[in-house]
Amino acid sequence: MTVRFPDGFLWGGATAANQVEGAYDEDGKGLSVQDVMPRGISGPRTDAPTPDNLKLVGIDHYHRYAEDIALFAEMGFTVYRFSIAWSRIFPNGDETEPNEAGLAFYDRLLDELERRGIEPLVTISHYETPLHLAETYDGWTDRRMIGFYERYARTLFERYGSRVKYWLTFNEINSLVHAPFMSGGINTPKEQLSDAQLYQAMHHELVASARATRIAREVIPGVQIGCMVLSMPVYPLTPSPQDALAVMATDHGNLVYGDVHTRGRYPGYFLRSLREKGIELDITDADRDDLGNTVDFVSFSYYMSIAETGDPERRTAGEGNIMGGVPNPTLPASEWGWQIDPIGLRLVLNQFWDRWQKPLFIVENGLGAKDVLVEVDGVKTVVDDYRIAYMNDHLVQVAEAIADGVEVLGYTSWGCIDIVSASTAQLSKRYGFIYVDRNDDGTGSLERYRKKSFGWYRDVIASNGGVLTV
Ligand code: BGP
Repeated sequence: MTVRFPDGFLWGGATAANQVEGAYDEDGKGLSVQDVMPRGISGPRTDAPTPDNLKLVGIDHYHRYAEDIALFAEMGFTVYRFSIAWSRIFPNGDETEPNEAGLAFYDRLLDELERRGIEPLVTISHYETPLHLAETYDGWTDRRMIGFYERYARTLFERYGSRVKYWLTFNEINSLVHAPFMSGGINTPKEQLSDAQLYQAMHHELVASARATRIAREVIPGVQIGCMVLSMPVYPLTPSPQDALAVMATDHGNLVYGDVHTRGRYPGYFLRSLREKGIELDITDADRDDLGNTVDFVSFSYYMSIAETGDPERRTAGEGNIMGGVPNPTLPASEWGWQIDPIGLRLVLNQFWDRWQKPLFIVENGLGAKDVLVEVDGVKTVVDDYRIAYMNDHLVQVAEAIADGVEVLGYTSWGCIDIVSASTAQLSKRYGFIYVDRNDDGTGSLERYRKKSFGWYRDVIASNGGVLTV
């Protein structure tokens, strides 16, 4: 196969505010849930920010964004996905007036992108709910969150709408039920939450997402607004029908979010599961109307696939991106146990396209690995051939899917510059083309160095995928 990407295919990288910016209390920023999560998803939360929380400084992108964007431009990025920290704009989340200093920061960042000819792709909410909303309202379990989010989204659309065309409403919206504090600002510990509370929170986010979609269309002519889901293809552990059914059930748990975003209503299988659990959600007529505002495109993260089985005896728990799953004995895994499966990306692209018939955007993909900084010809770098192999193989599968007829808008690799990990809060789990000198103990100069993959990705972009090896 000759690798071919369409003209105008958007190439770039992605980050999230809480994982890069640092400056956690500067210019009027309020605290977010991340500021009290020093150990990532699984660790306990703290009462207040603690110095061991690497996100408080991040990679100091708040002060070094111009230098970082210059490096992205050197690689030829045509798109950069970043998120806006809600608590910079509304420090507590429930104010009526935004914080001007917070808004001004993203003006400066957008100026820099504009200067470099890089298209912004903005995530409105990426795992950084203002802490006050978590502590006062229990996050998205409370219907009032819809109004706070609406005000926040409208503020962003009005301020940046003339220069931001691509928007995403919630990062990995389907992670809410798996990581309620990080993803939904829900303060009540997960073990104490009922299914009814979690599904109600999910409903509130879906309504908020649809309302933001409506408002974006009112405020920004030509806007392209999408949802964002965590994708994880599921394989049956054996060919037994019971395993295939288990696959369907797990798939449904994830697909319901995209189904609602693209069809504007809840699918039958979801309503059945509510009925069988005896859950009656509070869904108003106005909510139903709101849900009718469906998205322009579907974006997603892809790191790995999982297996499933209907046999409780064979059900083992594997490592993975937020939701885990049964390990697949046919696949290798990363140093963090995430199973590597390039073909899964082609499968998921086809599945989403066949199901939703909406353009797709791969907004996260990459390999978290332990990199070693070395000196080659007197220049500090990382010889990350493993990362190049991972990305090459995944991009080849994107090209396969495009050849299958799937409409793909672009690709932003995750953590294009090293950042703090969402799941483990480590810096040693590196994804970038750019090495950042900062260690898990907080030491390091924060200097940036180009890895070997930096030049490789530059060539991939310059050739529109032509240099990929099949
Ligand atoms: C996704 C999140 C990101 C990100 C990525 C990699 O779930 O949207 O925020 O961090 O996964 O995960 P990790 O940082 O845990 O390796």
